[in-house]
Amino acid sequence: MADKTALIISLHDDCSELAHLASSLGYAVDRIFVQPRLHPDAARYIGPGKIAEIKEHLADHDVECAIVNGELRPSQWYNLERDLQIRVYDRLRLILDIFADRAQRKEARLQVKLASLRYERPYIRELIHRTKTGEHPGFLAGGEYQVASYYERIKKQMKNIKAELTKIEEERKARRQHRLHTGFYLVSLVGYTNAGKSCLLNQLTDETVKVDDQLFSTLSTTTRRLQQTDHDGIMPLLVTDTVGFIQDLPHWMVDAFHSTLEEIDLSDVIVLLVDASDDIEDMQRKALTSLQEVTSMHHTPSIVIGFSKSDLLTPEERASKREKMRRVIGDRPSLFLSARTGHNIDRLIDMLYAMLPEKIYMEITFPCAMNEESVAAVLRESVELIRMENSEKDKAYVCCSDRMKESIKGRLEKQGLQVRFCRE
Ligand SMILES: Nc1nc2c(ncn2[C@@H]2O[C@H](COP(=O)(O)OP(=O)(O)OP(=O)(O)O)[C@@H](O)[C@H]2O)c(=O)[nH]1
Ligand SMILES: [Mg+2]
Repeated sequence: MADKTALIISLHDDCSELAHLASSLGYAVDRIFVQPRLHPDAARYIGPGKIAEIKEHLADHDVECAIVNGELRPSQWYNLERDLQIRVYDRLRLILDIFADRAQRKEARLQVKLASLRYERPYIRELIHRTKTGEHPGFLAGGEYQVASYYERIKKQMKNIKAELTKIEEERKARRQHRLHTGFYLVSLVGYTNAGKSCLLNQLTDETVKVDDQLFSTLSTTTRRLQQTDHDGIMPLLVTDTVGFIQDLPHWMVDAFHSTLEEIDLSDVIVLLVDASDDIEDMQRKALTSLQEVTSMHHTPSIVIGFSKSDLLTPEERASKREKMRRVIGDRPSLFLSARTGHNIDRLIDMLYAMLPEKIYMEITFPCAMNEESVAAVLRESVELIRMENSEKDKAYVCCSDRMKESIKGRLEKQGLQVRFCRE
């Protein structure tokens, strides 16, 4: 529920995403002021006429802040706040505040804090500059010495946060290694914010991660095992919900959420969700942004495109959108799905398994006669018995996942068995 009001200042008409961001932080948009121009005014982002118009509006409206649909330079921000006499946010500040509002786990909180300090630095510099020139009395009263120590404090704080994040990163690495050694394959759900990633995670894993019609509901990754399926057993699969992408985020801010991206980078398969209930232009724009993020990583895992919220479309709309999306997604495998109704979820799981490395077959020779029960006890989980052959020596034909083949072979050989990779 919106309990505060904001106005939007934009150089173009398309303000729907900014309005959605504002409402995600609890702001109702009171009015949108558009001044069509190619480049922002160097001093105030918008021209003096528009400023006068906004001031007139503010005279008899209770508005808490103005949100600029773009990035402000510190001097533009300073001048706008001084002229309008209300708080002025730009798009990045708004996103950072949403992040700060949502961050719950320690790592996310530290990442947001680091990004905020990084964001604020040039603005503080601007205030210091204005203080020195006498335009902004009162800020950091105490002069040069105060300013210098303030800077030192920020620098130290950033260093400490980075050190803490590195420690958390090490722990995460150890957890990942463990998962790898126990044979899990990793699937990441990625996509533009609000595409339906958390809802799909819940559907696939019986989880209850927060799902909301807000931007950036998720700020930390959650990893859960895929519910038992026909494919499971020797190919256990973990699914990770990730932080959503958004257009025009500067790289230093994307880097602040580096650990999430790393999770994606290490996946075996990516499900890239595109909200199919958006109009086609938004679908294309958001899919493009998401694909750019994903393909800029070190090793691009296989990608399945999931057109989400299919329950909101007619079959004709699906056919038409699928055709128009080809321009952006090329010939990547894709499907329409709905986490809400379960439409095509089984098909998605089949597609994921089809993209993983094929199962490996092995022939195991035992030194003495064995029955299936004793073989099963030797094989343990992660190995599936296909058949036994009891001609001369007892042989078992088994299969396992590609990821586990060497460790399983090693374990069995240590027990004195002969192991040979073979065809199905
Ligand atoms: N009709 C319909 N709505 C859906 C479906 N999946 C998700 N939604 C709705 O879409 C909105 C966003 O869903 P989330 O799962 O929170 O989306 P997300 O991608 O995790 O969003 P962020 O974490 O904010 O990036 C919610 O209001 C969901 O109820 C679906 O299959 N059908
Ligand atoms: Mg989410």
